[in-house]
Amino acid sequence: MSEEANKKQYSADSIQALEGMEHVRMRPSMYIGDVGVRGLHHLVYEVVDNSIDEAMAGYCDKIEVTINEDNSITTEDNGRGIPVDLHKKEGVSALEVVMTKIGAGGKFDKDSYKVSGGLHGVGVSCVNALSTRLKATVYRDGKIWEQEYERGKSLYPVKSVGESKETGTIVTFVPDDTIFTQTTEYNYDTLSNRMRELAYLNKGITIKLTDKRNKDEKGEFISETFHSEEGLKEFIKFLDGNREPLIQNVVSMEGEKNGIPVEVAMVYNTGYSENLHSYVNNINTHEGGTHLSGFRRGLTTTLKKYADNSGMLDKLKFEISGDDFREGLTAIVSVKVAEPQFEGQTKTKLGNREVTSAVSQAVSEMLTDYLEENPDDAKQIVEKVKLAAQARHAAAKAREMVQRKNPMSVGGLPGKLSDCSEQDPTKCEVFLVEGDSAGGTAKQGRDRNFQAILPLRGKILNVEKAMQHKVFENEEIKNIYTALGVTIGTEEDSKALNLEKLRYHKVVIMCDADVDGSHIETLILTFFFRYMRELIEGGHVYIATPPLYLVKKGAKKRYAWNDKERDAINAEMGGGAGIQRYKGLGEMNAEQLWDTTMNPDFRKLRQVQIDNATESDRIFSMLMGDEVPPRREFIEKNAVYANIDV
Ligand code: 0RA
Repeated sequence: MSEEANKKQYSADSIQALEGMEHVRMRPSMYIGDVGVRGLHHLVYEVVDNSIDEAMAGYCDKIEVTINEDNSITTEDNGRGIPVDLHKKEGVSALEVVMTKIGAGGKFDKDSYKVSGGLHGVGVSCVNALSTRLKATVYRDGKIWEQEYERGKSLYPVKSVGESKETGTIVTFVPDDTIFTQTTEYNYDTLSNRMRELAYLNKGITIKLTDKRNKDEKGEFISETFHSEEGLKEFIKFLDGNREPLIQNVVSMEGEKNGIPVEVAMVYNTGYSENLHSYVNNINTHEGGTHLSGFRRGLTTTLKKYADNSGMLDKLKFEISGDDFREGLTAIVSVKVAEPQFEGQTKTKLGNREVTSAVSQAVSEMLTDYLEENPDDAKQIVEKVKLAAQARHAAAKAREMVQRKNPMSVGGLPGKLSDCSEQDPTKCEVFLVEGDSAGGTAKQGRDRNFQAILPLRGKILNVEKAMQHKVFENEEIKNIYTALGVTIGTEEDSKALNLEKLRYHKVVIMCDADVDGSHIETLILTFFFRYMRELIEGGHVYIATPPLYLVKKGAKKRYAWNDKERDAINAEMGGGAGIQRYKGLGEMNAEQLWDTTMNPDFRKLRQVQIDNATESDRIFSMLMGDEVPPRREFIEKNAVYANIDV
């Protein structure tokens, strides 16, 4: 290339780089999923993933994440440090390239594949583009290097600011509030759950999380340190710790099959649900994929062979199905794939064909050995499978009843449902209301054009503890299925939820703001989480938030949703206002309920989102044990809510 052409190429490249960063700011959702609470937290994961990569490559074993007072984030690792030498092609420090060029991302050499990587694997430059300020400090080659950026643009060339024998990288960034308009406030529990998960998925690394916004009783900053020596084996004990074990051991393996690193851990409990969690390059693959198929295949063939040989199934009159082997099973499958292909609606389904046989073989070998060495456990498992098969027959019958009832047919709707007149489901809402009396008030208060009311009697069934056929036989639950128009079974999958005929695009849970109401809310959410997860994932499930107080002075009347608001309103009114605390929905009249909780112009609906499916699973299994949860606490811990615009 001539010098002229070279120059041209260089400036073309840098323009492209600039455009890349500009593009991230213009279309942030393309890179980090969304600009809500999730996207905000994604920034942290993106930087931490780079540190995890360093750790996986064997150069780093400590990562620290700090939420600073101002909601900026600092991450620190003891890896090699981002290279600072001149990047020949770009003519600037490699650090600047990593930080300001989209796609320059992690490693320059193709040999070491990126094993971790955020959902979109976009690199730290994206975080930089979406931060008002970012500072990178690198300990490397005996020196301390520094560079700062403003909305992705470097403020000065990389400079040396001191000497040190240490190596590592420190990144501090301030999320851009003109991008993250909803909130720039970090949720400690969300980050804590992810850091714990990463520590289990990458054993040997120590990850410390500190929240400088809050202090504990001793006056120290809130902080947790995560470290796992046994990886998935410990993760599964943590996950399944709230369930009663069927066998005492964790069956686990770790190794490489056909060049693919595979890790599996599984336990059986005495419950009835199947809890499979799968990860690819540390990303939770909610939608499963080839690795999960491999797991299922390995499990089914191996257990079936063992059961057949044992003669324990001789008297069984029907075929065992794949599902029967997974009742009461909790398992984690984690694979590392060099070039993962993600498919599916939320791009969390692994598509790489070669992974199926790798995982299937790994599971077969692991299980064959285990069953041979632990005949007592093997017997327990086969007995459980047998019972599951019998229960499945009963469940199939009950499920058929739910399937057959077509909600569109005349008289198909539950008698307790007060339907709306609007026919377009996208405009319709249904309120699931605790108790008949509150149901009556809601029925009077609603806008019958688009709001339907389904009163639920008392406590709905705890699906966490019930066998499937009991769930499908339950009156309240059957009512929910028919009212929503949701059926079970699609062409591809006989157990998948069919939302095509969903009659309301907003399903609103409306319960009292007290301990009982909170418990009922939990029961309903548990049902949705276990049996209608697609409904939550589709963004259809909401929680209504009735006010806690009515503040009254003279003719002035205002509502308050918490103590702070109550006090502020009282002060605004000049103090001495009368305060009524609402103990339940029943204390409000129809008009008040409409004004505060149902009217789309004023209500505060919270959308239910599954923030971390693995952690949600654990929490639901815990909550649905014997303890009544502290009022609504679990909600704050496990779901990310957005005040949505209606
Ligand atoms: C590019 C190349 C190398 C390491 C990194 C980036 C790196 C990035 C981050 C981000 C946070 N912590 C990090 N640690 C390292 C390879 C370095 C080498 O070959 O020496």
